[in-house]
Amino acid sequence: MNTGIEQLVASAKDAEIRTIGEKVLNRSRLSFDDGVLLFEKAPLPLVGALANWVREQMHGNKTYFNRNFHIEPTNVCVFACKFCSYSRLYAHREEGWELSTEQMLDIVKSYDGKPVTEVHIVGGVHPKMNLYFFTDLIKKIKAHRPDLHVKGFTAVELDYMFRKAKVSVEEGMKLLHTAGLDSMPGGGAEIFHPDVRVQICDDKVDADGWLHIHKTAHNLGMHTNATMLYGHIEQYHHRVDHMERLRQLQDETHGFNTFIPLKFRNHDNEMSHVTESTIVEDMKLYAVARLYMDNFPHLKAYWPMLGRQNAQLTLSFGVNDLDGTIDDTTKIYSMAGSEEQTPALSTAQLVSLIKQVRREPVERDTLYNEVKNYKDADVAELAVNPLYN
Ligand code: V47
Ligand code: SF4
Repeated sequence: MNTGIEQLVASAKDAEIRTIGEKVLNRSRLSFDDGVLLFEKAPLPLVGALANWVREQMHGNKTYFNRNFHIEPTNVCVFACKFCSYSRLYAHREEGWELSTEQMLDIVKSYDGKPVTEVHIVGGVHPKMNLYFFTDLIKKIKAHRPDLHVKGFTAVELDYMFRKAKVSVEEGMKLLHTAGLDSMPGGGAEIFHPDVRVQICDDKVDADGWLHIHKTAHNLGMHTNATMLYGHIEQYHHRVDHMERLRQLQDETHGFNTFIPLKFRNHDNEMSHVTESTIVEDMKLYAVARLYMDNFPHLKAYWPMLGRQNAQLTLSFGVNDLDGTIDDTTKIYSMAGSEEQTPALSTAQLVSLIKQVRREPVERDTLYNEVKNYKDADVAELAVNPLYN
């Protein structure tokens, strides 16, 4: 007797899509062409059901989040990515902000006594904020709160820091890791394919440089994430090329935790004329990513960018992680046109968001160790408990 998902695959009208569906059910790896075909031809209900099936095989109903906060050292940037609504060019640096070490430590101290597990540090690329500035900052954060996981710096920021300090990637990564940098976020990946990259972010680190920095971090025992900025001028084969390069590195190192597709938002940037992707295209992207990235343990939807309701929807299309409470000064997405003007959710709100769509909220640390399962938690009780607000 066939199960529902097998019947759904068997009933697919297109023979190629049926074959891909069977591969997924056998847990066989999808090829490059399979990835493109899914984008081109697969009906959303089928690709969504397959991705949900894979997600539930891997994680059941569990939906992870963490309790974190962001620090953005500066929005001044030497680069000029066309999609960026957030940075101020170095030439106009008086229009931007720059935080001092003391100001950043004050942000860390403002969380004293609060049960956050991670600080996420990411911002523009400012020539004065060099390798030694950040090494010193990380040491001071760790001296103040040794158990706080420091996840920081995109490969773009690191590439610039290392070149400016005239150190190799290996030397630079070792220095930061020894100072207390625990892991790296996935930003700066955008779209790796040079035909697209040259049009949207010509002047920053290229695909090989980005991958080399992550590989070096993995070789030092650090975990990292990977993003993909989608829904602008890229074509389906560029998306699959991007995922393929990440999948290959993951086969080698197993150092990536999470893949995070980032939906391009078109407000107030040099690509404002580009129409944003539809919700149907967004859900399909998440689903194909879950199917293609078979060696990535986690797929994350970043709720400040998608909006809360769409983030809930992704949980039926392969996603098993909603990032975190993010308590934040994060301006990247509100400036780029996301409807989330206040990117902070209390733990009670995040738990409620996940429970509303009948998934199991699990608080995790950065490395996906379970901190607390909220399956049986009473949201009304959490909402009045200061520890969860
Ligand atoms: O690399 C910039 C993106 C990224 C826009 O690793 C935009 O846990 C959409 O990488 N529309 C930085 N996206 C943020 C990032 C991130 C976020 C959350 C979690 C993690 C993680 C990483 O933001 C940039 C770029 O791809 N971005 N402008 C825009 N207009
Ligand atoms: Fe700078 Fe990052 Fe914005 Fe590019 S996306 S301009 S590297 S802050």
